[in-house]
Amino acid sequence: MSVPTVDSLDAIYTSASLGKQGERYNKLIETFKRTYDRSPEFIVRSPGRVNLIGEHIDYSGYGVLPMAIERDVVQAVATRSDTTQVSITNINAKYPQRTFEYEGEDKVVTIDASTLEWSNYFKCGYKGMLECAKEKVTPKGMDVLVDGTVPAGSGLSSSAAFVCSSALAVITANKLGLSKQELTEIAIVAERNVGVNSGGMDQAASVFSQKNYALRVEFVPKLKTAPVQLPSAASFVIAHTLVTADKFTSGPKHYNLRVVETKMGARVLAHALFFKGDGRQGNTKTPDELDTYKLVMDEYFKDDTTTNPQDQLTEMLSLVDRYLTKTSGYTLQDMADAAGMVETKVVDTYMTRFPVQADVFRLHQRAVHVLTEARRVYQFADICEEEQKNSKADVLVRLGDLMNASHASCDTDFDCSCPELNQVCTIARENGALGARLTGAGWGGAAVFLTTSDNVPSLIQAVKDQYYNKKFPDLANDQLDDAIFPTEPCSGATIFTGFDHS
Ligand code: NG1
Repeated sequence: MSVPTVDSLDAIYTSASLGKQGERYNKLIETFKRTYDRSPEFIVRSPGRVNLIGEHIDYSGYGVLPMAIERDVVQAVATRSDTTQVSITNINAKYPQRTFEYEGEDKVVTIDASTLEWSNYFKCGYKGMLECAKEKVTPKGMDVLVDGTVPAGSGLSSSAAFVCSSALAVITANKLGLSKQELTEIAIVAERNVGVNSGGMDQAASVFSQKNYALRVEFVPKLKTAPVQLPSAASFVIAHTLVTADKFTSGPKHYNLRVVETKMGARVLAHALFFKGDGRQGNTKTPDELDTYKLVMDEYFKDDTTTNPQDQLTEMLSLVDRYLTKTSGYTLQDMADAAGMVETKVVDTYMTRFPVQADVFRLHQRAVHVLTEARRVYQFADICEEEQKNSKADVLVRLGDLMNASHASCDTDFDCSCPELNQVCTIARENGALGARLTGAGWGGAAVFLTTSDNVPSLIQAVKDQYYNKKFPDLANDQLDDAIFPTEPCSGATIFTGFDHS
């Protein structure tokens, strides 16, 4: 399945925003003409996403349930045959124009991940495409104009929207005709070039989402997506706390550290289950192949065809209680010993490309979050499916309870919330939200609330009054509307050609 090409904006956006989006695209085209003295050939678009449930479990191999949002990155593009240089400009003058080109016969693109530089995200997409197709292609030069509306550091995947749209721009410019699956896989690997050990949910949601549906994403044994029909009574509101969570800068203490804590937790469990004296015999994997909880679970239950995934997760939780016993945390040395590794190998394998800073590694608590959250995703999807067959009055309450439990687990066991996220979620619950949780990486960024459509205006007003007006009294109305807004499941990546090319 390839990324769709559409010639009408209503294939992408909701009817309520068509006017605004039309003006935005016209401005993009006019600015492109002024900047490059020619018309764009095509426009690509990839959206941000809001994760409804399944936080910090993609990199443990467990399925997640996000949906694309209307906010996105669009890029107007024209190819050049007189040069291989790529020129990228941003509608937002805060981001200065940049040029680059690949070097040498090996077509190398260098990305300096030690600086926070906006054009790195484009280069990631470009480099990803080159690594996948360099034998087949001599990349064309490109003139590019970017416009992004996903707030950076909000947990709504501005980076994935940028990397996916960049990879799509380069693929389209070079007529590579890659599938959605290939584009997503390129974007997942590519985004790691900016220094974050990203999981894969955001890119999958940005590419595969369909208008009016949430998206179930599975990663193991391979990337698989399926649309999920949400209950018709469900409305969602996104609230950005305006506490910016910059994964790039805080990675060593937050995101990348959690990746290490979960991978090492899986290794400790695998060591106890399969490789120690009393371990189960007959496993076919090496220790290096068992560094996510999902892989350990699949290995543990490989001969068991009767236990369903939710019960497998429950059993995994008791194994965690039995084998990841240091609830006060593991030192590097403890962790290496418990995994049957030498300390240097732990550092080389998990902490060198993405360095981390920590005195203790809380393997037990992180595991409890991952396994209970993975179970909540199954439960959420089951409730949505049941609802299609047999509508129930309490469906939103049940979904909301799962979202609230997810937030509590993120806050306590995974320690990825912050006071502002907790505060907006509490305000929301006191004002008609049936569920409220942080969304995305956390440590700031956005929360998502589940409510009914009639309650959306009063819920938004309450959070404005009790959070934004108190904490950020100087915000203008348009800034407030940018911080808290209702959202609907939107379409994923698209190529748009419906404009006058003269
Ligand atoms: P955001 O919130 O977009 O930074 C990050 C990861 C996801 C996932 C979530 C937590 C990247 C690009 N994205 O999302 O893969 O792990 O955190 O659920 O690293």
